[in-house]
Amino acid sequence: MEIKKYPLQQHGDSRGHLVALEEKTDVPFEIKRVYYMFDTKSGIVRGMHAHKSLEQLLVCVHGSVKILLDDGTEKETVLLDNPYEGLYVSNNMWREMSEFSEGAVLMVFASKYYDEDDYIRDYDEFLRFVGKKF
Ligand code: T46
Repeated sequence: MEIKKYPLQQHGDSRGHLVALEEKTDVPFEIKRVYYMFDTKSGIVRGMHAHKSLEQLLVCVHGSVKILLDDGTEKETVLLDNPYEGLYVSNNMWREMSEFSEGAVLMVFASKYYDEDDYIRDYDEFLRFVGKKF
């Protein structure tokens, strides 16, 4: 499985750092929605679903979090632990976010508006959707 991590340009100076993200330049799609999760409790696993068409870029702007990606054939776990790196998550990809560090903030840039119909929340249904189970 190809893991696509995007280095995000830092504009650092003596005052500190700033990262700016523009659609179709730093983020590989038009941004329709931004959301972020914070205050995630210890031991919690979020996600556990796939999307039929949504593309996203995940940036851990504070702390760290592990992201498991599963395309139905292979699984990879990626550590996000800095605010100048984005993880691209395509559609048809099962994802699970775990091991949020204390104070972790995971920001997500999404290619579409929120649509519950785009979610596949059942793993067997996901395998059928990606043609790995009949
Ligand atoms: C994803 C991973 C990385 C909204 O009302 N609007 C939104 O845009 C979102 C994302 C969520 N919600 C509501 C729906 C639920 O009642 O917020 C609640 C929590 O959402 P969910 O349980 O889907 O959150 P996660 O962390 O399991 O998954 C989220 C995204 O939903 C999902 O698209 O890829 O983060």
